[in-house]
Amino acid sequence: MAREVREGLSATPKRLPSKLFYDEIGSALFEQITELPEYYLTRTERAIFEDYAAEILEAAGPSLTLVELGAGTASKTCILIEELLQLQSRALFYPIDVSPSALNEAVRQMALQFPQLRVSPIVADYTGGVPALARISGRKLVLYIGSSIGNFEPPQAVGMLRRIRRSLRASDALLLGTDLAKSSKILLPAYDDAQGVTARFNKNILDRLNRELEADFDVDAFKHIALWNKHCSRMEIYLESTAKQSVFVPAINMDVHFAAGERLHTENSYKYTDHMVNTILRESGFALERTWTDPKRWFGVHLARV
Ligand code: AVJ
Repeated sequence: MAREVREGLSATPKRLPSKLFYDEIGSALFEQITELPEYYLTRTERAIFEDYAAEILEAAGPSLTLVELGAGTASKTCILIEELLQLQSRALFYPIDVSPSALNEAVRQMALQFPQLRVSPIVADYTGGVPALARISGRKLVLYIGSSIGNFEPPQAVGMLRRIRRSLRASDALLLGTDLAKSSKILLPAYDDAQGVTARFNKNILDRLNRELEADFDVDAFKHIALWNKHCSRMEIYLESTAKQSVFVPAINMDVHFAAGERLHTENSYKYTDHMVNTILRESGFALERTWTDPKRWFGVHLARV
């Protein structure tokens, strides 16, 4: 973390990796975001699963073992699991996440809710591929949902999917959830909500540097900014310094200077077009088989074959 922070704060323009959002406080703030009226993503994807779970599982093939990348607390996955257990009497579920605490919570919840489900958590950073997947027998459906792929630059997304694909067999499939390109009238409020929860989520990255690297960021001297970059089809999130100021980060012995109005980039959230979905899947060795969307076509759930 110290190395990545040093690198990002030394760069021009300044940046911090968006994965730093997700400490305990940030993860709780993200949970709050998913319930905001403006943040349509989570509820739209959930509605797609509610409407099409049976179709999705049928298309993926009989007797499935579910794997979920970045499972977190796996709350939307329950909809698919419930449907799966209508189709087969028992099932295996392998949630993969870097956070053991999030996984424990998922395992506990699922075991209570679904006695016929065997849950085997895997603590791993899936971005480097998951060799353990190759040892799982039977037909796998790998879930990568929640538009998590949106935080990657498309070439990085391709690299990640390619590493996952290497551990899969011909009968296996991938279920990818992507937020779709749409009007900035919908996108901007989703990333700059009226209650300011997204602003707090964004600023928590500075609070975190204060807590963990003993930095002295004056968090109130930064403003949350959300922009739509149509050319790159992505939302861009920044923290803008409202004044000329200096910050010291003792853990990396670094002085950081901000000009008034200077922006620190904290996140990209890519909004996929059909063309982009096709391209990243093809380039990573998958073939897009079918897409399910909501009636407004705001979110896409894509089934791809190895
Ligand atoms: C967790 C990456 C899907 O990009 O919408 C929410 C994170 N950032 N509000 C997204 C996020 C600001 C979110 N993802």
